[in-house]
Amino acid sequence: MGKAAKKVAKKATVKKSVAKPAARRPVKPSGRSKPAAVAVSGNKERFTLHGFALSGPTYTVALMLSLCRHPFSYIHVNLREGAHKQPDYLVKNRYGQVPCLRDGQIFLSQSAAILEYLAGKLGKFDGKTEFEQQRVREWMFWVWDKLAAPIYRLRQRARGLRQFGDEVKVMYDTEARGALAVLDHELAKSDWLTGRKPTIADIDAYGVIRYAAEAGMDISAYPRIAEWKKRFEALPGFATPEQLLPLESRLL
Ligand SMILES: N[C@@H](CCC(=O)N[C@@H](CS)C(=O)NCC(=O)O)C(=O)O
Repeated sequence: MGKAAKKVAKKATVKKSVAKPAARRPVKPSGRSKPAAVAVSGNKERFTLHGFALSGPTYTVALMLSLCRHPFSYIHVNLREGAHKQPDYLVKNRYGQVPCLRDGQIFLSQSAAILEYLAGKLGKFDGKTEFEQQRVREWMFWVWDKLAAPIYRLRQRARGLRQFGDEVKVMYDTEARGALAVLDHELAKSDWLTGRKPTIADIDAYGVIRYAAEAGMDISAYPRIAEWKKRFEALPGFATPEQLLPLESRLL
């Protein structure tokens, strides 16, 4: 092999061992092949989740890893002491929020984007077709826009973490009920949000519904959501926030 050819070969080998962010999920008209990174790495312990035990978005990411049967290290970020606004954390998550997921040399932010990344990397809980992937994505944008915003804010108020008056509370109550009605209506059509199998859209939505009672929402008033919640909790690998998120760091 000539000098130049050797250089190219060496470059290719090094590139292969580095964990890369998932390219937007490779789409095939009927199903996707397993992402290359899984085969290359094979390292089951490579993820480290930085989060806070009471954080819904942190739970969502931990839940995805648990449902994928993928062990992870956990770093407790002490939000009460402002650890998420310190320079050493801001280099990992520019928004100064939890969660943050480390995969090898890269740090990922925004729980819904992390779910998409993991679905691509681990080849699980994704839509099976291009169309289904698009539906999954629509749900995940909707969850954060319409469902998570009022429910998380009401929960924060109930826990004394956010202050706002009764008028604003009524507004969030109304928004939350509107979003729950949409969810309930859609779940009348199929067992899971996008069809016959659970996807990251269901995981994303569950991560909010889990905390609805704390926000003062009575899920039993939404029978399809209540049934879907039960189905979700029966999935292999399901675990509660208390089981997944310790109050201190836990390294593998
Ligand atoms: N959209 C973000 C929301 C993250 C978020 O709101 N995290 C909260 C804890 S649950 C946080 O870090 N709050 C502190 C802050 O925003 O300063 C995600 O899904 O990751």
